[in-house]
Amino acid sequence: MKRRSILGAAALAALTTAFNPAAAVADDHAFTIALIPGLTTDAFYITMERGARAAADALGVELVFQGAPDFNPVTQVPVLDAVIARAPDAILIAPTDTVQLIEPLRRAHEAGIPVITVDTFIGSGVYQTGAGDADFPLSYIASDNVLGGRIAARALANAIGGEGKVFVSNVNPGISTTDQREEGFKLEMAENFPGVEVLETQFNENDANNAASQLQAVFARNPDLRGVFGANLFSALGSANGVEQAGQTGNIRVVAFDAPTSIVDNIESGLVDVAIAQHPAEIGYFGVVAAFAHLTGQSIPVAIGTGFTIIDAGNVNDPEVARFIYSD
Ligand code: T6T
Repeated sequence: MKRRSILGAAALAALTTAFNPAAAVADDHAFTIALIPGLTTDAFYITMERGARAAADALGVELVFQGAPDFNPVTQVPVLDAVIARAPDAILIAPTDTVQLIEPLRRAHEAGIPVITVDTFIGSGVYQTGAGDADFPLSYIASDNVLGGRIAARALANAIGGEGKVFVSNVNPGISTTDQREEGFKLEMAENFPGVEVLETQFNENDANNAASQLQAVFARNPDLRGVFGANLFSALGSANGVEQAGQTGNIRVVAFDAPTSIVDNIESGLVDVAIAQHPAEIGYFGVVAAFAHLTGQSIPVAIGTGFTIIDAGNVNDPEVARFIYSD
């Protein structure tokens, strides 16, 4: 394919000091941008790819979407190494661990491939400061996850009338997004909802079945459990299933982070009170735009924040809201 033959040359050119951005722009298929998601089979990242592809098509960029089947540094690093070997012009990646992806991503950086992190970050997530060992990515494009956790806390506290026991169903420690959501959730409860007791977090390893059994185990130990915050798509789906299986729909209230298609039924049936939809298509779109801007000689923001849409029974059928339900 014409595009392929040009790409090899462009990728090589990008690695040389003689690289001329203006010449690359003149060739409308000049760049390959790789997007490495947290995992491939997650509606959040599928939606991110849709946004990235829209930008890539608009800019005449080749987009490569390559990832692992689960959210795990052990499976993500070999994918990253394979992508580095293909020498794309830039890498967009959702790193699956704040620490374990630092050295693997440094290999890309040292090979001259610009790195932008999307959704999740490495190190502190504050890049281009000259401090620490993980400031080399050019930009971080994501939701404000501490704020998202605070929004979840407010929604859950309101759903239970400001009183009672709740817990966070989370993935694994060490993931920037879900760590920050839990942090924001606990801060908001501590600062503004003294009547709410936050029980110990349950870690489900991104497995909805684990989240469902953990919900039932927490309920068995705490028959007065009032609510759960599912801190990502699989945590929320599993927690909601656990509530349903325990026959507690409407008694144990559920606030969900993320908005897969099944969330619509869950909200309509009253199983889930609120879903906090991220804007993954926006993250993908602006990821590609930022990489393209950098590759064509523009400076880019060191961080780009994307928004949320808060979905509940009152707006779930509004087309303006429904467009933020993720693609399958
Ligand atoms: O919540 C998203 C993403 O933001 C997080 O980093 C990992 O989980 C999801 O992909 C949802 O499954």
